[in-house]
Amino acid sequence: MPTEHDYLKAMEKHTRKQKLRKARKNNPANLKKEKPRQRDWSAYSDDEWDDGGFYQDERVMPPGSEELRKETAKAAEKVQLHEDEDGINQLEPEIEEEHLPGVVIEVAANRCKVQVDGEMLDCSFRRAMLKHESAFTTLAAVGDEVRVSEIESGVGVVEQVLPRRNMLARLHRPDAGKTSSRRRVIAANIDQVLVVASWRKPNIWPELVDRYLIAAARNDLEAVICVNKIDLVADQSELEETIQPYRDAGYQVILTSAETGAGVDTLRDLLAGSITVFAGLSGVGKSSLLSRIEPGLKLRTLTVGERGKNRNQGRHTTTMATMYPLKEGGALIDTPGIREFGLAFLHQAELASFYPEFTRLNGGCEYADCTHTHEPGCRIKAAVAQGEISPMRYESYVKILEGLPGK
Ligand SMILES: Nc1nc2c(ncn2[C@@H]2O[C@H](COP(=O)(O)OP(=O)(O)OP(=O)(O)O)[C@@H](O)[C@H]2O)c(=O)[nH]1
Ligand SMILES: [Mg+2]
Ligand SMILES: [Zn+2]
Repeated sequence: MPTEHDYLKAMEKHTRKQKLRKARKNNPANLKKEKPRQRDWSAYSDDEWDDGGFYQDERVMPPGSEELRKETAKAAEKVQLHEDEDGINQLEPEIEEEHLPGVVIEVAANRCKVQVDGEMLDCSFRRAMLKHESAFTTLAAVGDEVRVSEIESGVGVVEQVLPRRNMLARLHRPDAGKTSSRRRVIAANIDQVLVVASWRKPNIWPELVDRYLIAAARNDLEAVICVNKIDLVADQSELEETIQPYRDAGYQVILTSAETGAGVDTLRDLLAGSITVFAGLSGVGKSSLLSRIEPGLKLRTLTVGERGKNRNQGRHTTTMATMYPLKEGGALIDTPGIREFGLAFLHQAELASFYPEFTRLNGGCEYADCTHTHEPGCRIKAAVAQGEISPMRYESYVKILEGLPGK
């Protein structure tokens, strides 16, 4: 039960906040310009500034909240000082010494886990960030470099998200039928993508493998193909037939079994020192491979009841992207199986350029704008007929092409 003391404290907090707001409003530097609504969500703006991380309507103060209040007041003064000094509203707050550098390990709605110096902080976002428009569905993504302030042991506030070196993203689909131009960032600041498929259970699906390869290439990311569950291979020549086209196209293909451990050493070598995203359909064995590579990792998997109905009871289904730093350096990012992937805004005419074995024959078609489907004199179709290009790859090209917007 809140006591009168708690109530008075809360009132005091409220009054102080109002004073701070008023001071900021009356500051001539702030009166000069009407701030435009910024896409840059790292911006501070007058109305939107708030002491993020504070639970506003909470009367019983959580432990450490007094310190938090002081910190917040101090931070407010500091923002004001910056604006006083140069008279302009800074869109990007300076990186301040006391804000700790960290990496986002996991993201949930409006919260994230940040690794700071080997310690894990459960963070909220500076409230000003939450209100800004963004082309992305979340403020931060796994792999983002951030600056945080620790408000109490294990708890922090993300003050700033640093610009991304690269990212793997897909279009966000809020509900069936509705479209959105916002993108969901699966991971940021990565070195390579491991496209994981399973030989059986579920069967390898070349079209999806190709989609992942294209998505990686569009983001200038190296991609390596990993065919897992090779313990389930009954017909070795069928396996060879399936993977050879990828090798011919120039991709590295590794064969693994999380069950027997085959190929795991090769995989481990490939991953050491790099930041790798594991991408692939649900059930292909991404998480199983991860725990093979680094035994002792505590993988985040679906626990019974977490999703309301236990549709996936008994299976270790990954529900969110999570980063696992490796002992040898580098990190792995486990992702939930994603069907629809990264081909947003890709145009039909661009697709062929993501098939290396097609581009090698570039210019051989009769029509310069050949889509390699119905046109006469198509060099690509001829190559398929002659066995120069794999029918499997060509089929996936045609299927993907059908789903893309034209010119
Ligand atoms: N036979 C065989 N089964 C495997 C292998 N790797 C994983 N499995 C099994 O495949 C199932 C799915 O494995 P997970 O590691 O959970 O798959 P995932 O790709 O992480 O799936 P999501 O988290 O849903 O995206 C589990 O029952 C594993 O035991 C393998 O190499 N061989
Ligand atoms: Mg998983
Ligand atoms: Zn053609």
